[in-house]
Amino acid sequence: MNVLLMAYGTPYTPEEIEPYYTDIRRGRRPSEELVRELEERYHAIGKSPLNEITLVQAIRLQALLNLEAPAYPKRLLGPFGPRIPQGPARVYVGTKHWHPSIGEAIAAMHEDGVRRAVAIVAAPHYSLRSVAEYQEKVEAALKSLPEPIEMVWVESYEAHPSLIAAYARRLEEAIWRLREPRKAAYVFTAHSIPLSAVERGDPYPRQVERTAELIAKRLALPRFSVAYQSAGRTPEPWLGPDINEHLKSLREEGFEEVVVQAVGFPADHLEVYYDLDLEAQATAQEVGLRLIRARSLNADLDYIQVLKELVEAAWLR
Ligand code: FEC
Repeated sequence: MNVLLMAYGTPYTPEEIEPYYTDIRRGRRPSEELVRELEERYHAIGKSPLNEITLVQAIRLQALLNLEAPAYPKRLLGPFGPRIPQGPARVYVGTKHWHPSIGEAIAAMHEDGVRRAVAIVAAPHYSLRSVAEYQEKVEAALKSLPEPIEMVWVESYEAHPSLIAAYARRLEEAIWRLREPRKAAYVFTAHSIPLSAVERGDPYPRQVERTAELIAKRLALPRFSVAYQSAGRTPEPWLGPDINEHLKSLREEGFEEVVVQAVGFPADHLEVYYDLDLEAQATAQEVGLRLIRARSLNADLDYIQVLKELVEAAWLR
């Protein structure tokens, strides 16, 4: 089994911020002011751990797929032995905006003689401004190959039961820290997208709401809402409500505690550490709300199990 695991990607050094940002803007160079502002955001968080987390997700997924492959019966191995399980499953990493790029991953797959693979993004919701753009990059890279590679896509997994269970587990941990859980507000967030995509029928907001509904149902939350974060620095309107405005309204409604869970991103990165832990936290403190963020899934084994279930089912299609 072959897997192409994709994620957003992040610059490794401050010098890489400008070309990375230019790639996000499809080759249009951002103004000096925008670059400086982004550099400041990275500086404020220290560093985004996204590339490291993506790599560990890939290593663990490959190990888990091989651990359970017929060549490695569980009864012989027991728990992991001293060696990382090797076997027929190979996981390749490609990032949308930095290195290793999706093109570099596909070139490596071709070099290794791969003819069929499952393609999956480490983000559960389909959007014209997310998964569709990964698909475009994959298509462009495949076109440059002398032999085809068949890609079986996992386009979204917003309601996958193991994903809902993994998110619910993290939310439950956050609830333990609340003074009065029945009186708290529960907010699920995802990255905002331009409203123009929603007007073109993007299923993204409906899928984000579905994830939120299922987690809330699983934990029998008294109430919940969805808000969007990290709207881009572009003049067009973006999908809301924005998390900061939403926090202010919650305080006006009388809430004193809020749990925020970012369900649009499995991993920690700039948009979690800056937009939630610094910016949204500052907004909450300013208006007198106690904000607890549920921790992310990152490369924890329960999320790797989600990826494993999804790629195994796709491989059999
Ligand atoms: O840690 C890191 O360095 C990377 C964090 C990061 C993730 C991420 C995920 C998503 N984005 C999505 C949509 C857009 C759209 C634009 C856009 C712009 C940026 C910029 C940075 C950035 N995004 Fe992002 N996004 C991350 C980081 N994103 C930096 C550029 C500065 C800014 O505008 O804030 C607008 C593009 C344009 O200008 O044309 C649209 C979506 C996701 C979730 C799915 C995924 O992870 O792929 C949707 C992580």
